[in-house]
Formats: sequence, structure tokens, C-alpha cells
Amino acid sequence: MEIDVFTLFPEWFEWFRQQRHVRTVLAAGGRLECVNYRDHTPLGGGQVDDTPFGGGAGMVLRVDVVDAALRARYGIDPVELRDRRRVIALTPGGRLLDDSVVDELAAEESLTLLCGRYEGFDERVLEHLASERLSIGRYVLAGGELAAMVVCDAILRKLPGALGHDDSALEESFSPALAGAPEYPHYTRPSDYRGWPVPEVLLSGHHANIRHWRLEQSRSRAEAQARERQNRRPAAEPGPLP
Ligand code: 6GU
Repeated sequence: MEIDVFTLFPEWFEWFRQQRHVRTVLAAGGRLECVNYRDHTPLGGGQVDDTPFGGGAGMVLRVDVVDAALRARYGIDPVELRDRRRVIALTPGGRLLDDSVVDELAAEESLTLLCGRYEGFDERVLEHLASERLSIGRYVLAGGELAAMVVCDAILRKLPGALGHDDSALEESFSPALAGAPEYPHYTRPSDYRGWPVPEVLLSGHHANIRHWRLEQSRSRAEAQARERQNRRPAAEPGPLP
């Protein structure tokens, strides 16, 4: 897996790269590299953003800057690049990340993640340079960097060897192995702490019973989650603008 992250804050990713599961994947031949938009800007003074046409708050990442950075990295017109490689713009309005999207991305050989800053991207980045848009949830972050790290973390931990135990990522929350349900609970020593006991079945050594109990727990958690979703008000359908 080779991931290129385009950002104005490559130093944020130095910490991320040092985390054990990330180091493991990188040591096994994976790549996680950052490209600083500012290193490739065609504008003077390291300028990368500009005020929005039509007025309004904040600054917008310029399309010519993103174009130049992609071209410098890949040596071809980014308009062609996006047909050959997934160029994913991180933006709160994008497709919502979930376990199946992570699986889909983890199956790719290479990915490009574009982080926006300020008020976000000039819309023409999304329309003409990116192949798709991705969001990590219905809230707004100050920039795409943390979202990019979330995406990288979720992908890298699925790759062989990342967790040191190849089964760990298999039967986990929301995985097909659990029919998309949350994971069953885990316990370790002590078996009784302050009168809080570990469920008897887990201490029984009876593997079939343990398996049955775990799947049952996972199923009932899925049901509880579904009930909770129903009780909540439906996720705000965008209403008419004021
Ligand atoms: Cl991908 N970017 C930003 N700026 N905010 C977000 C997001 C992405 N996903 C959720 N909120």
C-alpha cells in the first residue's frame, strides 16, 4: 500500500508514522508520504489560498496550487491522473467513511489523499482534480489532516501484519464476519475485580459455548444500537435554507 497525503502540515504526520502499527506496515514495504502544497505553489510568497469570490469568511485552497502539486508529484496532468489512481479529497460533504469503505480502500495499491484547510477547496479541485470526496462524519474539522490520519489508520491496521495477529482485524466491530454488528465484549485478568465478575462462560474453556455467547452478545448490541438510532431524531435531512 502506498499512500500520498497532500497537506500544508506534513509535520503532523511524523507523529502518526511513528505509531507501531504504522511503522510495521511501512517496514513491510508500505509507503506513507506527504507532499506539501506550499512546496509546489506557482504563486509568490508561498501563497496557497485566497479569499472567496462572492465574499464571505475564511480562505479557500486554490485550484492552481493543488493542480501544480499533483502535477509535480506524478508528472502527468491531474485530470488524467484521477482516471488511473484514486485521488480522494477529504471534505465534510463527502461520502461517509465506514468499515466497507475502509475495506474497499485497503484493497487499492495506491491512494492519494488531499487535505483542505481554511474554508476548504476551490470547488474545481473537487470537480476536476479529485476522483471522489470522503468525509469521516457529520461534523466539521478545521482541516482534512486529522481525517486523513483516521482514514490511514483504519486502512493500515487492516493490512497483513499490522496488528501482529492476523485474526485481530477479522472479527471486529462492523466486519462482515460479525454481519456488520459491533464487536462482542472482551475481558482479561483479574477474573473478579471489586465484585465485577467476568462472565462465567469465558472461564469455562468450552469453545463452542464461548463462540455462541460472543455472537449472541454481538447480535444483541446490534439490536440495541438499532433501537437507539430509531429513538433518536432522524439525522437532520437538509431543510430549506434560511
Ligand atoms: Cl474529511 N474534513 C473536514 N475538514 N471536516 C470533516 C471531515 C473532513 N470529515 C468530517 N468532518
